[in-house]
Amino acid sequence: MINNLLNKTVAILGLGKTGMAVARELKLRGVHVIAWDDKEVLRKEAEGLHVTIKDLRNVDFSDVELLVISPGIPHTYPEPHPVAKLAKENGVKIVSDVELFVSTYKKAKYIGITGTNGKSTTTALVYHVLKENGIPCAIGGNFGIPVFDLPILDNNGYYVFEMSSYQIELSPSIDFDVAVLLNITPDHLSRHNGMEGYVNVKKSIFNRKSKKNCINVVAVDDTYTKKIFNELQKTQATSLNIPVSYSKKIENGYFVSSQGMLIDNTKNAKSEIFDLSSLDNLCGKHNWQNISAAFAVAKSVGLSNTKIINAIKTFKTLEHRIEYVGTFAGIKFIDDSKATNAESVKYAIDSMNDIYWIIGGRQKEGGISLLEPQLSDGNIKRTFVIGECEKDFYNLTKKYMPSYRCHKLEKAVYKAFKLALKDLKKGKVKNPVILLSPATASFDQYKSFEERGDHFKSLFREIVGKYSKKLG
Ligand code: UMA
Ligand code: ADP
Repeated sequence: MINNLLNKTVAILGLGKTGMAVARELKLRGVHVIAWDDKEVLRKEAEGLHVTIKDLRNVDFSDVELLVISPGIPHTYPEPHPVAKLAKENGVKIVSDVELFVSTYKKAKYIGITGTNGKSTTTALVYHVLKENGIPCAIGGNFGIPVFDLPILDNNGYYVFEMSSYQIELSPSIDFDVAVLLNITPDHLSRHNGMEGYVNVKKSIFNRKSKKNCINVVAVDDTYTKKIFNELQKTQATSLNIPVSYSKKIENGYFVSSQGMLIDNTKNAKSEIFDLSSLDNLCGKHNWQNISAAFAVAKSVGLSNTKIINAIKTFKTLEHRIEYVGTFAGIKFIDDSKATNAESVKYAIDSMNDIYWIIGGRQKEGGISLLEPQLSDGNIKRTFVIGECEKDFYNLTKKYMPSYRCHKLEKAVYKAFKLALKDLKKGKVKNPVILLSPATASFDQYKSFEERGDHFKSLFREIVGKYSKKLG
């Protein structure tokens, strides 16, 4: 597509990671770029690329060929950004960087992975398995690497893209060779005008404009994904639709037994593959879902069971996702800062005992009400609440266990440590775990979930430094 844009004008809204990478590429390709970001520092950086900086709210869009909009900027709900409105009024197409990339580089194959939770882990796992087996590949998208920063692959290569709902919505023409849907629970609802809108966007990762005989992998563990899979069986009969599940036996797909055995139940196969409960780099049942989906993708690419499993064994846990930080004075510290919604926290709590749980930040729709079974099952010993939603979460959690309003992470970590130590000495708990699994966005106190997780890890190191003489 970029080839058709020579000497034409493309507008870029948002000059974060996405917009800046698009600007760089378009300038190299002789496209006239006008761009805007509300942040002055980013506008200055783009000027260094010889991009024309203009407030796009005041631009005549009749001269603009295309608007590339960053995924974080709303173009429909809750309110379209004024620039998106202007583009639409002038009949200018609005696209994502991913759409522009895929329509430009057509030789390689594309694997798109979405779901409410587990996207990054599954994307990284698929990439790792392909790479370890010598297949040329590149990883990007919502994973944190904008696609225009990736190398150009040939027709033997695979791009593995983590696709957020924002990116899917802005990429209506992408035909993924392999599309994966992991799960759907409420998230980003205001951006998609409610649950129905959110589900429809996730489902549209399977839409194809021209390619036929594609591969669709769906984890059929929740009612939304199950329904979508059943629809695909009817609407995409020529594609290979592969169901996977970590919660139940399924026919013609891959599933995980209650003990953790990955089973190939596809036609003509029917065999036990590997005991996933033995993997300490991907622990917890939620990871069984991610592994079974990644396994189905790797099989569809033509790899053998042994090659896939050997690669899975060498996968390194991603940072901030139930990441083991260390153990001090008999207390384990786990960083699950990426658990930004209640659903993802559920899995962390279900996979541990004796939890000293740090929660809070900027609350999402639904709060933590779906965690009531976890709150009452006794795994959580005490709760330490921080951030904007402190009052709400405190009022809910205190009904089930001792809960403390800590406001800041530092206070929460120290308090949790002291109380875990006390409980351990008194024999009230055996294997205490201080778990940061906040069920919220981080933006009230941090720039990102990464910064919040890094702070947690630095507090662990601080505690080790301060207390090692006394306790070590
Ligand atoms: N901006 C304006 N005016 C506005 C609103 C925003 O100028 O009214 C500017 C901001 O100042 C900012 C830019 O627009 O500079 C926003 O861009 P962006 O939020 O899309 O951020 P990028 O840096 O381009 O990062 C995006 C993804 N961010 C979002 O979707 C919010 C990154 O996903 C992704 O890794 C990156 O592209 C590369 O593809 C992050 C994310 O939080 C991890 N994703 C959400 C999630 O996982 O839940 C969807
Ligand atoms: P995403 O990129 O979709 O946000 P991640 O792989 O980064 O997913 O994981 C985010 C959070 O969700 C982490 O707390 C992680 O432990 C949890 N998680 C990972 N996989 C799943 C899954 N399949 N279902 C539910 N929660 C998951």
